[in-house]
Amino acid sequence: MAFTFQVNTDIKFLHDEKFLSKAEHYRPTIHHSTLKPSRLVEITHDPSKLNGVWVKDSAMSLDELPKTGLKRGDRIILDFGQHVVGRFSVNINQTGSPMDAPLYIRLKFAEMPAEIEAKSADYDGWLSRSWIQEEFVHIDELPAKLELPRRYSFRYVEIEVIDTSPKWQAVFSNPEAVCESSADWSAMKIPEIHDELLSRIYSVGVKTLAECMQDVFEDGPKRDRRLWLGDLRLQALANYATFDNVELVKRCLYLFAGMTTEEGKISANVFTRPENVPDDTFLFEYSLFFISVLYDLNNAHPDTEIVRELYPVCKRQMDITLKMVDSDGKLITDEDYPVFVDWSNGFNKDTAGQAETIYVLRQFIALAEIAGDDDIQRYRDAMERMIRYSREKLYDPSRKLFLTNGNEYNIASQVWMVLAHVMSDDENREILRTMVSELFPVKDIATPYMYHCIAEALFEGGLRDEAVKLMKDYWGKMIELGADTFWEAFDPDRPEYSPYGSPIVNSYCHAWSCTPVYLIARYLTD
Ligand code: RAM
Repeated sequence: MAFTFQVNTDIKFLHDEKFLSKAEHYRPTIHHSTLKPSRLVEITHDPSKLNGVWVKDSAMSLDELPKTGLKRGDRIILDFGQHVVGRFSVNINQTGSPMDAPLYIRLKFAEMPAEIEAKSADYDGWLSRSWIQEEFVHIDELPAKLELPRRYSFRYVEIEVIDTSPKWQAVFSNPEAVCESSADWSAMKIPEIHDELLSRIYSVGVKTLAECMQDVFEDGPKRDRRLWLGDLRLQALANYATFDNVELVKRCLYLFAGMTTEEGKISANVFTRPENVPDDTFLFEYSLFFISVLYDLNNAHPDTEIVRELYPVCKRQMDITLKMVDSDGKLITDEDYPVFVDWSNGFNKDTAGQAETIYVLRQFIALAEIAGDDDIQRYRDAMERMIRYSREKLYDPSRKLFLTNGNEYNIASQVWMVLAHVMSDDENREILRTMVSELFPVKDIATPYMYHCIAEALFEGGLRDEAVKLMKDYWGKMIELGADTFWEAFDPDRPEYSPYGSPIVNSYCHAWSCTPVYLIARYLTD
């Protein structure tokens, strides 16, 4: 685990009302649509699916549901046929003798069948068990319409009758979901994709993105249901290639800009309900990626005004970052401000962090040019020093690989150095070829976030076939295992792995995994 809970309650945050009112101005319309389940299913075991758990048609059909009395221990599983983010309701009545005891039921919402199978009582992970989408409800009087107040992220709803009484049974009818998303499908740009698997990967990616487009770009509608900067960078790129909701990106930028620390450090994530609150969690490159999001926005939709307006926020963050770089151009990493790169802690991240800084510095300088900053030379010199240090001290010409921590050659260092264009295009290609032959297959990386970076570096360096193979092997494998939307965490060698200790709190619809739509649009369509 590369991530521990940070508690920084002594940090003072600014609330810039000018920026926050702009964030409010760009608050999106949430579109609603009603969806009924398509069938009733039951759990079955299938080793080819995630955790060996899958579903099959239940003996009872949906039409029979309103005519069937359910008693203690009976359970049904509704299948909505697709991933849903929204509210659930169901009508409940009773049959038999008068209702001489309350109805007591349990409802569980699951994105994947594996979540239904995992017993909540067994959960012993480090994330709050309150993320488990399960409710225990008493109902004193029937008939009633049960309308659950929470928004859930699911395809399946399990309803178990914990108890009625021996004298009567519960009858369920008209279950439905009111789906919520700020994605406007009519604005969707669909590219022509001739490869069947890539086309499926694209569709699942778009669905993933749409489900995460809510009041902000959420990281995952099941969990954490909030705006993370690292996720936002990738979502925004995928969004320009699809729904192209520019206003939602602007809203998110203003939220981060409006709630930096007093010195100007940008939080890794913010909450927006019931009010705007920055989290006291900081990740080194997530702070920097504010600059990338602005840069990418201006690339997709040139907008000098917003660049000039938000440039001072970028500059404060860049100055904080450059204080961590020594006079030789070496980034001195800090455990209290960790370089994330991936959930895994099994590799050293110093060189990747150095490269990420160069990657963002390059974008920052482009923004400084637009903003007309007189200080620009200072940043050009800083980038120059960091590049020189990387080439002279971190690159090993005999191996044609970048080193980290003195003697470690890992994939993350190569990937980020290529993305930062520290070496020439020819050298980059050579580095990537060496990486593919000496460091592949990818091992112990469990996030689509990191896989995205690897695929993008391969495309950037001209290794198109290897990039496509990686995409098909990785995102294609999730589809094979049953994904309707792409997952937050997935290690193809250990599909059952969860960074949190149980699949029950994993998010199976996660923003940072939607990026094939961007990669396909950018590198594989004309
Ligand atoms: C998790 C979430 C989020 C990610 C952070 C670092 O809490 O999955 O999406 O950005 O980790």
